[in-house]
Amino acid sequence: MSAFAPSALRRSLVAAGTAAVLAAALAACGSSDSSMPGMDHGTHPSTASSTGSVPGTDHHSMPGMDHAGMGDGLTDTKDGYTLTSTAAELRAGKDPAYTFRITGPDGKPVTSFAVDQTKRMHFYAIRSDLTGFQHVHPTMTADGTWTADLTALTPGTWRAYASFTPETGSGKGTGFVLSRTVTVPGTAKDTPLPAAAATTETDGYTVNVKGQPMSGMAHPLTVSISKDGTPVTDLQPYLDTYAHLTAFHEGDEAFAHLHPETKVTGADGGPDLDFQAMLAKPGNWRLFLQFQTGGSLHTAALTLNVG
Ligand SMILES: [Cu+2]
Repeated sequence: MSAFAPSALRRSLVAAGTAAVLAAALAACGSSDSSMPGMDHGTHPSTASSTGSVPGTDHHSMPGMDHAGMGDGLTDTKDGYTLTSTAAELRAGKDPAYTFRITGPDGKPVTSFAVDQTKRMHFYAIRSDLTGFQHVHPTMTADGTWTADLTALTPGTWRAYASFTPETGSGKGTGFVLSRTVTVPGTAKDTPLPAAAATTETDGYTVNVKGQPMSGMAHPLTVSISKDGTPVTDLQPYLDTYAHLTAFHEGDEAFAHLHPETKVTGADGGPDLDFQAMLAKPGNWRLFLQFQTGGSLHTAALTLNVG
C-alpha cells in the first residue's frame, strides 16, 4: 500500500475527524517548503457539520489559512514583494505577451524562485466578468524579467496574477499571489456569470462538484469526473496533481487556489478528487478545474455559491 490512503479510506477519515483530513490536506499542499509559517490548518475546529449560522466562529483566528501570505491575490505588493509591469494595456485580438517582474524588499528583481507544483511561476489571467480564464507558465530571463504568452484577449479589464514562492530572502518559502489589472482597448461586452451549478461539461467530460464550502473556512470539496456516464479513471498527472483547481470571486476577482488532497500515486487517477476549499469571502466563485487525459488538457468551469 502506498504512503497515502486510497480515496475510500480517505473518505472514512473525513468522517472520522477533521484533524486527520487537515493533516492530509497539509501533507498534500504541494508546498516546496515544509516550514511554511502559519499553515496550521489543524488548529481550527471542524466546521463540516455546521450548516446554519455559526456565531462563535472567529475567522480571524486562522492565521495562514490563506496559504501563508497568498491572501486574496488582489494587491500588487505584499511584505515587500511587488509585481511590476510596464504593460498597462494589451491589444485585443492578437496573442499578447505579458511581461513582468517581481521585485523584492530590496527593490531589486527577484531571480530565485522555488518550484511549486513543478513550476517556479504560475500565471493566471481573467476578465472582470470571470470569462477568458488563462493559466500559463511564464519563462524568465537572467535579469528576472518574466514573459507570459497569452492567447487573444477580448476588450475590457483583465486581471493578471503571478503566483510564486521566493527561494531566498525574507519571503523564502512563503507563497505569494500578486496581481495587476490590464486594459484591453475596444468595445467591452460583459457576459453574465452563469448560475451556480453542481455539474458542468467540457470536451465530453462531465464534472460534478460536491460540497458546500463556507467563506473563511477550510472545507472539503469533492470533484468527480465521468464520461458518457462512466467514471473516468485515466486522469494523467498535471502539475503534480490529477486536477488543478483555481477560483475567482465575482465582483472583485479575489483569487483562490484550492489544494488537492488526493495525492498523485500513478499514471491513472480519478474519478473522485478531494480538495480543501478555502474561499475567503461569501458570494459567487467561478471555479476552473484543469485535468489531463490522453495528453490533452481540459478546463471545466462552474459557479459555486459560498455562504
Ligand atoms: Cu500553474
